[in-house]
Amino acid sequence: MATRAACNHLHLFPSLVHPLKSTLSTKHTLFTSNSPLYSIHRNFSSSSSSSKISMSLKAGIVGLPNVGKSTLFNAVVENGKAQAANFPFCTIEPNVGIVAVPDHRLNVLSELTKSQRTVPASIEFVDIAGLVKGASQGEGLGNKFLQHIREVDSILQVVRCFDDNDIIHVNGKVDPKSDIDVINLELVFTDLDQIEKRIEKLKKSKVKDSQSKVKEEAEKSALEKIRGALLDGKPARSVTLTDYERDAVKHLYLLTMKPVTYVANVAESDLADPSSNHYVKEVADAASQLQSGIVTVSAQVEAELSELPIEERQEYLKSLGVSESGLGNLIRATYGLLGLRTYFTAGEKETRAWTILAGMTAPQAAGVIHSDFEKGFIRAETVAYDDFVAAGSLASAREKGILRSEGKEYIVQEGDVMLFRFNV
Ligand SMILES: Nc1nc2c(ncn2[C@@H]2O[C@H](COP(=O)(O)OP(=O)(O)O)[C@@H](O)[C@H]2O)c(=O)[nH]1
Ligand SMILES: [Mg+2]
Repeated sequence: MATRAACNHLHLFPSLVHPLKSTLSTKHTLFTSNSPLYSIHRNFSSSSSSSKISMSLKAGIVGLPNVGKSTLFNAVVENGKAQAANFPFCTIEPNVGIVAVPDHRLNVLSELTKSQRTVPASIEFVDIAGLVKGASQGEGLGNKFLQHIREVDSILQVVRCFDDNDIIHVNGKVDPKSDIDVINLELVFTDLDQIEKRIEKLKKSKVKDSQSKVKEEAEKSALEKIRGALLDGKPARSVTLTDYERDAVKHLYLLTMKPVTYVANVAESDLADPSSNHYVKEVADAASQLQSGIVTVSAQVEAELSELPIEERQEYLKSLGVSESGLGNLIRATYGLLGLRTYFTAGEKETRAWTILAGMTAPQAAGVIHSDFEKGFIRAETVAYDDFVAAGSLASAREKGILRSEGKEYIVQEGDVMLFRFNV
């Protein structure tokens, strides 16, 4: 049995280092929620035995018409293209784009290692148009819209916090609280509808074996709890469930179970001090009541930034009294919202950020690169990011004795630089 380092293995099978490419080549199956591939790739449950996760999670941008969704989407995609020339960015469909998760640590590691290539972690953004009041009853694009939301891993709701008389607000005035309520209620109605149907179906169920019965009981009790919350206008994610109950309702892909970040879209004059904008305060209050996060951006400014040459961007930001673009925050918040963590591999060929779930063990983390790494896992050599930087290289970290050898039980920590040893 040969023991080899993961990097060598990658060298032997170059196609393995392009999971993004393989994601793209399977896009047709990936984008339909009822295909078997979809459920494999979209398995983000930490309690699940499978450690396979999609390389780029999917975040859906929703909101009422004219709040700045498309402006923000375009800025995110354009900016992504400019930030990392080596990354195979793409707009898969006019409203779907893949962008890198900005991470300064990656560039530091890549320079220290003199890597030929640097590959960041990525997120897929989807601009989901068509939500209006009554969507759950089929208004606007109605059901089609809601189906698109069902397929995403997290929701970004853009809320208009800028005044502009030239841009019509569907309800006649800028009113963040009302905008949030409208969308929240449409999602709540949709989930309620689905839950009522499911409860009726379970009542008629005739399963005999005790294991299935236990599972159905867990589902029923979860559905009753969630139904109660929805009737109060609260999202499913606000309900306390046992792990077993949570697992039992996972197959329903409830819309209000998905994590939400509110994106307060402010005027450029408010960017330097967003908390002074009373609309932002309304969004922040609603967000905390709905167990959600908030990020402030100016979609307009981001759109303008993405059209400027990179060297002029900093100057423009400075003129607005801010130090960095809001997109980095937005992307990082979206990433963090799902309990995702990053570890790195660093070698001459490539330095790369890998996405894992919080709590994953070393073999599971290795499995994100390739399932053979998980099956044949022997041990991992690992060093924390800061220690790696202080040492300057993996070899020097080894000499200094700070490169640790970790076994199967090791829980991978945020920022670990890892080298896997495995059998094939
Ligand atoms: N003043 C101002 N206008 C914006 C801002 N964001 C978007 N807009 C404008 O609002 C209009 C609607 O934006 P769009 O992104 O198409 O909205 P969507 O319907 O939510 O996709 C466009 O004319 C944008 O230029 C902003 O931050 N400030
Ligand atoms: Mg739009």
